[in-house]
Amino acid sequence: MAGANASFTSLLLISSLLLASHVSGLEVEYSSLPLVKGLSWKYYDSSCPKLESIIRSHLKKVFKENIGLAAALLRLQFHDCFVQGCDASLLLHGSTSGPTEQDAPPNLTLRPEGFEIINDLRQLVHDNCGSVVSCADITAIAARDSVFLSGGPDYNVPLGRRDGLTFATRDATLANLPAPSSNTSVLLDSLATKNLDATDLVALSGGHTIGLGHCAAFIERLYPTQDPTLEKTYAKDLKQVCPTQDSNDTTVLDIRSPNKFDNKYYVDLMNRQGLFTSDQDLYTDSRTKDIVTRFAVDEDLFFEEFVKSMVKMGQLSVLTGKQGEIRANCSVRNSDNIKLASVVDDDDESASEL
Ligand code: HEM
Ligand SMILES: *[C@@H]1O[C@H](CO)[C@@H](O)[C@H](O)[C@H]1NC(C)=O
Ligand SMILES: *[C@@H]1O[C@H](CO)[C@@H](O)[C@H](O)[C@H]1NC(C)=O
Ligand SMILES: *[C@@H]1O[C@H](CO)[C@@H](O)[C@H](O)[C@H]1NC(C)=O
Ligand SMILES: CC(=O)N[C@H]1CO[C@H](CO)[C@@H](O)[C@@H]1O
Repeated sequence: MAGANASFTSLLLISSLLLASHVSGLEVEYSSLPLVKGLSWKYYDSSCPKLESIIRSHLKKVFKENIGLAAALLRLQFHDCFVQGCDASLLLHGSTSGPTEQDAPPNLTLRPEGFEIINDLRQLVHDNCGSVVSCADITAIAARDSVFLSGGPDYNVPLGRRDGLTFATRDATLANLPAPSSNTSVLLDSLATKNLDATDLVALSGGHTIGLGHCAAFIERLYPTQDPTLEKTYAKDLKQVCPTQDSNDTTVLDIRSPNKFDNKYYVDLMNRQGLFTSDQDLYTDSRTKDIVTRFAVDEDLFFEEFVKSMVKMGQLSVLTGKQGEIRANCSVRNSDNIKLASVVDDDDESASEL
């Protein structure tokens, strides 16, 4: 009897050890994730085998200096993909074609260093492999590495995106990026237009486990009347950061672990300490509340769903094959690139279709 009990106990011990090793490695069934035609998991394996190691080792150095830049790069991917698809149109700098996405209001708070890092990465990658890797793919890999190097899951990114030739208009940017004052209904409707569901919404919002927000994005929760869903002490702290209606300081999005990619954002929400209305309402609305709770108690589940949703988001309206181009400078289209015009006739000559 005692022996049976002991072996039962050790069985439990073994199975919990097995469970631990199972959950510490992310179990995402990549083969079951649908890929858009033209993208592949091995797109640059022969044309640029060092692509991912070049990006990761550079970002390791960058984040050692300033881990906040991981948040900047993660947000860049969201903004790129939500407006006109993941085509790096967001990166385009001043043109005669009209206002760029960078100048449209929701993007004014994107950190300029993020754009610089993408261009630095492009330079490093193109020096090693030639101009075969798109700025859109570099942005997607940089977002993944920002997640991983901040403590989040590592995951595979489908590759083969091409860079867009057209700027997204200011109206398109405003229409596609929901405001932080949005409630869950507005967010669900917005994401539904991109075939993203309630689980995607809650998982992707978990991106707010790192990074900063400006007072302007949540000030309406403090003045003139305080949002009653705000936990009292937290509201008091926020008022210290933003003492007046026109304050423009910043504060962290996740008070429990502001620089670590973990599931504490959901714990914040359950304690009514979400920064934006768009965050906090996920725990108020009955359609998303249970998902928040599940992610708050199970980080591995959050990581798994986050990866799935990022892979989905990363394939929104991508350009593939002969569409678009491989930009030689992420900030300018090749046709506007004076430096390039003098040395190349056709970017497709150097583009890899493998
Ligand atoms: C669901 C709708 C979303 C809304 C309304 C929203 C809104 C915002 C706002 C207002 C800011 C602060 C900007 C500032 O004041 O400086 C912000 C920051 C941020 N967002 Fe979102 N966001 C959303 C979804 C996402 C998604 C899907 C991701 C990525 C998966 C993401 C990642 C980030 C990150 C990392 C930051 C911090 C950026 C930094 O520190 O530079 N957000 N978001
Ligand atoms: C959500 O916001 C929209 C737009 O402001 C509003 O029309 C709607 O009534 C709100 N829904 C809920 C459930 O609060
Ligand atoms: C907003 O930021 C600018 C530039 O950093 C600063 O000069 C100004 O005083 C700030 N305004 C408020 C109300 O804090
Ligand atoms: C890329 O284009 C931008 C905008 O025209 C320019 O300022 C920058 O110097 C260019 N970078 C390189 C490496 O040519
Ligand atoms: C959605 C969003 O973040 N909008 C902000 C864009 O930038 C302007 C100016 O800084 C803010 O007023 C908006 O709230």
